[in-house]
Amino acid sequence: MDKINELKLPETGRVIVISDIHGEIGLFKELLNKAGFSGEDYLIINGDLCEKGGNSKEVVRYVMELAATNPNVHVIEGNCDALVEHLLKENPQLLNYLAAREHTLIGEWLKEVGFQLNDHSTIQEVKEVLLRYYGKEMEWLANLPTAIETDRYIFVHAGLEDGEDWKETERSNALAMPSFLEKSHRTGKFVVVGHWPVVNYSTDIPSDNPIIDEAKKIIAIDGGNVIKPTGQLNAFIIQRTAEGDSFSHLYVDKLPSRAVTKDFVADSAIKGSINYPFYTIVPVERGEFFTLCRQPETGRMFYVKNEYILQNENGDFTIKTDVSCAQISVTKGETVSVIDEDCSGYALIKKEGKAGWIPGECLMD
Ligand SMILES: [Mn+2]
Repeated sequence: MDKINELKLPETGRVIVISDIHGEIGLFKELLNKAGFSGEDYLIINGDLCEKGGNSKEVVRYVMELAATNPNVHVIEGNCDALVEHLLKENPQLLNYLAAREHTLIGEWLKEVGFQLNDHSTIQEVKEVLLRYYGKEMEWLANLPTAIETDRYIFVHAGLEDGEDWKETERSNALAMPSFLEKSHRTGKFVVVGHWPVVNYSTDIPSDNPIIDEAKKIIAIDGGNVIKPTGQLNAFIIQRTAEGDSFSHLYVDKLPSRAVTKDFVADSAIKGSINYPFYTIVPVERGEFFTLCRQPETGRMFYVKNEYILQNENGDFTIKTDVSCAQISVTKGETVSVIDEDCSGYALIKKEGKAGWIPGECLMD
């Protein structure tokens, strides 16, 4: 990769890292507010400002303005932000992408200027129109660095190759390699990434909270905002002091909150989750609310909520969407987020970033 920026962080103070905003301007502003973000903080936007969520153009406009007016705000590119390059290079396949996706930055821009795509539209024409109105934004996106290196951290959207010199990493891999936490690197620094929703790494109780792997020196922070039904937008916070750095996080999501009306103690043996890409399941024993299922690709067994099990035309079983198979303990009076309360007997909730099932009566008045 060519575009690497070096950044000198002060010895003391706060660094806030946010990745994968994906067009969620409301959540992003709410998160900055929740973190009490001020001009004294460093803010690193770790890629994927746009696509998938509803207001990509506003996220790009807002982050551009933040970066222009605050010298402590730094932005790197994600695979979704790099799409604008396909437009600049007049890649005709971009037209198929635009036709297939409901929410795209380029689609929002075209709509804003009243340009209707049709079967005869050419990529040159689209580029010409958008350069006229959004030339500044396109140039800014195309010039974002791929990585930022500091004293103890490297910020990059998806990951680094495990080579002698990390700077030799192919840009396409830095932007889009899958599941970096299952890989390794030799930089000697903490590598902070987004891109791969951390819930995909879950084993026991599925969680959207950032994962810090001290041994591998990888910090994965993508809360699955927009992409996952339980998703959240995380702010990973590095507090720097003379004694060293400490880590914490905050998150926001769009789930409704509710007060728990009855205690429930989870059975710790009922755990796990079904996540991308292992959606195939084999039912073993059907119960009234949950079915014990085997996941053939991993050999693991899970209790899957019956409403989440689908059978396709070949007779094979799969699941409706990523889902927790864990139970979670709750205490009367505490506030939780509700993910799904339309199933029989049990409700799916999120507490402190973790998702699990509780009896439905625990949410009844
Ligand atoms: Mn990404």
